Amino acid sequence: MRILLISPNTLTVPYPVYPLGLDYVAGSIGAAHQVRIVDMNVHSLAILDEIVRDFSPDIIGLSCRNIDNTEAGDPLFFISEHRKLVVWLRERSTATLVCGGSGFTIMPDRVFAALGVDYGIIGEGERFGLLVDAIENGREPAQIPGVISACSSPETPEPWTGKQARKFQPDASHVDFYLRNGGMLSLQTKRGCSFRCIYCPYPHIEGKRHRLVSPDEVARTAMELQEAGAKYLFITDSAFNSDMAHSLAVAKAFKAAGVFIPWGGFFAPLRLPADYFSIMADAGLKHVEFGTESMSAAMLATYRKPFGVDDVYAAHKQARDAGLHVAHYFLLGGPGESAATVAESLDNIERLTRTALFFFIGIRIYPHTALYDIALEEGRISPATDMLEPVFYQADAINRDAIETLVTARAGKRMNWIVGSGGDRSAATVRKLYDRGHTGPLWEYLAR
Ligand code: B12
Ligand code: SF4
Repeated sequence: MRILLISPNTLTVPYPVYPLGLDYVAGSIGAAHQVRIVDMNVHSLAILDEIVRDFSPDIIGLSCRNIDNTEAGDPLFFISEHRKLVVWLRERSTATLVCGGSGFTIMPDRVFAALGVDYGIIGEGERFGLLVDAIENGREPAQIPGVISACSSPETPEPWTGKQARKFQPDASHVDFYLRNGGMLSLQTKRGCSFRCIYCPYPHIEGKRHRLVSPDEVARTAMELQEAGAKYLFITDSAFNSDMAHSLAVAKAFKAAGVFIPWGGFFAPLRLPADYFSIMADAGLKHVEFGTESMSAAMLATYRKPFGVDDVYAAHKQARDAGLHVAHYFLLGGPGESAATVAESLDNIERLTRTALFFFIGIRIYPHTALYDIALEEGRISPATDMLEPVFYQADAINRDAIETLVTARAGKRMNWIVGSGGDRSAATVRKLYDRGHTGPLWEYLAR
């Protein structure tokens, strides 16, 4: 069969991201089938039109990574654009349309209905290979765990325990695009997060337990990306150090394999072994993105973060002492937030030096999270509330605008205090720097 996989994600904030999920979907498809990947960051609609005509796919897989941009102050909603693409594809092709991805998995019923595709795969895209086989052999795909159709709406299936094979195609035109624009390719070392922060949908998307990829295999893939010309690797794990021993083993495997390009990823500012970041730096780590969320002790406890304010200082210092670029992400406006907790956070944040600080104000409520249950209990939403277009939690004591006023007043003219992801202006700066040959996430230019 002929299978076309499309990444419709053209968001350039904070920078265009490599459609990693499709490498795994492609890897699940048997060798007897022909597979092509189209990335709308690279291919225009006119090119897609030609491909649909010439390749004449039997099945089209559409990735839904982002539903929206989760920024209450500068909201973008992507499902309407994806819907237009589905209608456009239907006018040109009789292929079976299948959707999946992290955004899809968060709200499969709603995204399925909004897009009007034939099937959706909840959770990991490795089940796409089973769906292709079912269609080829005249079996009903909806019998596969997690496959949703007009007649079936299953629960999220158990995490995939079968083969996980990334099919990386170094010569593909979309790979070349990311190599020319920032040189960043992405890499996954495990799936799942074992923590339970109240607002976070990651354990629902990836699983509640860690499933580790062997460090040697991770290093082999890293070498493959490096040999293909990558100048930087982004580790896409929910939190790279949530399994400390595994992250150290991956760093060791990088060194042993000869990975010499810099890399970065998300880290939790947990209590760390004293030499943790020096070992990481020695293995090529350059950027640490801390999911810190708050610097108010009470808010960290409410969010059920697995660390306290002192741990943040210690992790920050250790990373800075190891010569790493450090950013902290904050999520203000959760249950119990008040002018006092915001002030406590801001006061404590002042003590985080030489860093970029990203403030996301207003927390999107996702189904399958404790925050969803809290919002239900507090009567802020009902089971009938449509969560597809973002609904943000509203604290009793302070509203979003008031928090933003406090943050922007405190930030003053400081460039390293950024509300949201930086928007189009910072994306335009990143694009210019990429054009001049700079690589990586580049927020270090903001760090003060
Ligand atoms: C790493 C990451 C980032 C990094 C990416 C860095 C990089 N160089 O790649 C950074 C920090 C830049 C980032 C930015 C943003 N992110 Co982000 N990010 C993630 C994260 C943690 C992992 C994504 C990933 O690569 N996973 C690894 C790959 C292998 O998994 P995957 O893509 O999900 O694919 C698997 C399945 O989903 C499925 N699948 C994928 N495609 C398809 C297609 C088909 C047909 C099928 C059947 C299956 C399928 O199969 C794959 C293998 O199992 C997710 C949360 C999470 N844990 O999933 C959020 C997440 C995707 N991000 C999200 C958002 C909102 C954003 C931003 C908009 C935030 C912002 N305002 O800046 C930007 C958008 C960037 C952009 N240009 O698109 C949301 C999207 C949900 C939503 N509300 O819409 C998520 C889910 C986090 C959340 N809030 O829940 N992000
Ligand atoms: S916020 Fe980070 S540490 Fe907490 S559950 Fe989500 S991914 Fe895990």
